Amino acid sequence: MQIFHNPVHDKHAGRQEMFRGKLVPCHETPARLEYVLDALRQRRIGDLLAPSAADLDLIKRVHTPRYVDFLASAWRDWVALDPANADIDILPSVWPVRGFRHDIEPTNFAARVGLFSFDSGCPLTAGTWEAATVGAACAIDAARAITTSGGPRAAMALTRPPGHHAGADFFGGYCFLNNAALAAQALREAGAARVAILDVDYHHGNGTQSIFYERGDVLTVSVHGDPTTEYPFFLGYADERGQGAGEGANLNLPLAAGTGFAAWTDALEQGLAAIRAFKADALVIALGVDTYEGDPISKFKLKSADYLQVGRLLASLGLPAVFTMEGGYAVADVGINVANVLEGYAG
Ligand code: OKP
Ligand code: ZN
Repeated sequence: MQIFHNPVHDKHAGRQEMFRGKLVPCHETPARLEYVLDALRQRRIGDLLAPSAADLDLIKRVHTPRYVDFLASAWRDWVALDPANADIDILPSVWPVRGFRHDIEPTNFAARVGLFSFDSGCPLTAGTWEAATVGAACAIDAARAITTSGGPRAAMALTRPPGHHAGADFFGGYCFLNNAALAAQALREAGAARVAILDVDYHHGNGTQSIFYERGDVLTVSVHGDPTTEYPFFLGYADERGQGAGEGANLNLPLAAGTGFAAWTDALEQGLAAIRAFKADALVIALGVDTYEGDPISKFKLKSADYLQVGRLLASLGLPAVFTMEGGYAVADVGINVANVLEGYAG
């Protein structure tokens, strides 16, 4: 397996996120990725590679150009408001909900941040754009690697910030650019006619779902905590099946908080069956390990050893695959759990 890792991931380091009216330390920290790198090096899993330059044109075929331009200039615009902002992260505070206009872009900075985001738990920092674009490059390179003749059968984008909550024109849930969607788009453009994205993060991949909701060429499947009680709350229900050309090409498998490995595996098997029925040519796995029993913000009960079996189940599809790195916040165990998935996958 080729593993494209983001050497500048730590330039994205949010200080605080809003939680119950207070600013608290961010769960999504640089240390998470360092634990994964350490585990992979120690266990000699995969070949670690640095990515090439990001393909901005491809990024703008998944995300809207005005959102990409906003992300690229947000920090400059923020510091231009007040030089003292250089020591403060950007957090959104106002959003255009039902009844507001979405066809205009106010010049006010706070209004623009709100237009392009959906929660206040996702700080945008000085290095967010750089870290996110190099991460996107990892995802695109991983997709191109597995579609190159003589290339590996599987590759990983080992990066943060994660991506699956980011939509075509919004950030949120610690995510800015949707690495799984970028990998899927790169696979399509490299000749895979039908691509499946399987999201096993604890949280519903709302951004990925929304990007492909009206497309029939990319199947999106997500196994996640029931949004009735779990983030992101407003998407991820079983009755969301896709629309227009995408009708039938979205599958949500929500599970109650407290779900253990046996019931989780049953849901995963349903997802795998849907991918087989779709006749996908290539697979993207949005790999979050916040399904772990020790995760501080999630409520499934998977154990570290279970991730070996997760890897075996994913491999049973027999498809060329790209893994992207999503959540997992039991920081010291994220490395073991990700390495177990990859080891199980390699067989
Ligand atoms: C990102 B990914 C907890 C707040 C949770 C958002 C969670 C985003 C998860 N105090 N805020 O899917 O792992
Ligand atoms: Zn998650």
